[in-house]
Amino acid sequence: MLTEDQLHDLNQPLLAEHHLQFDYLADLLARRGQDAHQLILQLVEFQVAIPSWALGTGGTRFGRFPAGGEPRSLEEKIGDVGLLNQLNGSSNSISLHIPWDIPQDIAGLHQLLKEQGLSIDSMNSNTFQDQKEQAHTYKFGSLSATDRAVREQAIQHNIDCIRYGTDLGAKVHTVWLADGSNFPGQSHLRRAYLRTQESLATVYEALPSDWTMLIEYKPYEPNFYSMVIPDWGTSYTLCQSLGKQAQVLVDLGHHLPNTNIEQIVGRLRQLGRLGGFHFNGSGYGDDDLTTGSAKPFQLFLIFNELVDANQDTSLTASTVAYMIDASHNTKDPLEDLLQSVDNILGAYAKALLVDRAALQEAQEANDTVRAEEILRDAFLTDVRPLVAEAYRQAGGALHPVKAYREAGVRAQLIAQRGKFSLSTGL
Ligand code: AOS
Ligand code: ZN
Ligand code: ZN
Repeated sequence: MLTEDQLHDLNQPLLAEHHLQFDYLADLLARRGQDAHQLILQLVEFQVAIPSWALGTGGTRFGRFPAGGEPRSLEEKIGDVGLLNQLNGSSNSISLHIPWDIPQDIAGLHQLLKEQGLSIDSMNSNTFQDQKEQAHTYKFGSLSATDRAVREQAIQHNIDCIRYGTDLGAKVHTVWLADGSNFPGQSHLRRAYLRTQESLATVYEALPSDWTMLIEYKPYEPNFYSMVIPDWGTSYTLCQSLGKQAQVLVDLGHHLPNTNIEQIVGRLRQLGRLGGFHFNGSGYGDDDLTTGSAKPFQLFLIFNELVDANQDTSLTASTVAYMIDASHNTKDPLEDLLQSVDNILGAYAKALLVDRAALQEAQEANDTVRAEEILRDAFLTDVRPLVAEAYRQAGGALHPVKAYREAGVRAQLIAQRGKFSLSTGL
């Protein structure tokens, strides 16, 4: 943990320039009828959960190159998220993965979460790997398996996740299935869907009434001929059959190239089934890179749909769970997460700047150029001073990555935890 004095000292040399930039932007926005302080309040409020599995160095199936100093226990993972949240005030919850994060000392964890000002976001089941003590293999699927005993084991695992989450005050259970097939004919496509639906219904019955169940889709990988839940339509129909507490989860990397993700987001929001996001950056598929690194305009367009829907009084208000789901195999994971949150907040801020009345007018008049210009105006505004001010007002660092480096955090973590600490990064 950094001390308040440390954060103050890290911000001090940046303050003069920050004020200059912020005042300029606030004036500019005021001329356009936008209140910078109102925007900052919305940014401060916006929180993105950090998954426990993104804190260690990730890898590919070819190799892994650990950064060192990675968290070795759930407690250390909570410590890392606490540190991120100190720096940016925008990551006040952590998502857990079972069995990697089975909680042992519940009272101690509650105490630690309280000290760090954090809560548990979602519980995430794992039926994509076999564990040592497990009776049945998931080689041919889990909730969709042809073998009833396999399905029962997978159902029980999901129910266990909910139970662990209840102990820790979580309210969201996320299901991502690796189930599918690699070859034509291997699996009966319709029956696999029906078995999945039935299994999910049993898990759903165990869901406490104030919880949400998120169903994630993915078009390919680890199965390459068919995935049982490949697209938002499949997730959506499963949610419809389960009940109100089931919602679709959109992972940005889980679309085939060139998919219009913002349209999917708008559609789901309209249908009242948009439950959450897994943010990451993707060039080809499930790349799990830094959110907004290569496609910032796409990220902005997604936020544009969200902000538009939130301001639409004809739609019912909805709670959307925002989380990063990334694998950091090139960068220091904590720096990568800070960058991701920064890009997310920037995209959100830009979406808040869109002149919605003018956009609607241009759309109604079929003025294509004007409509696009309105989006471009917002997207091309440098909102970094707004985001920095939001960090500062939340008690964080004006420039979180800079502060992280200057405070020498990674070197300290390596000194405490070792150069080759084992981690569970994907
Ligand atoms: C896998 O591709 C999905 O993105 C999952 O959401 C996630 O990475 C996994 O469930 C981690 O446990
Ligand atoms: Zn995901
Ligand atoms: Zn993924």
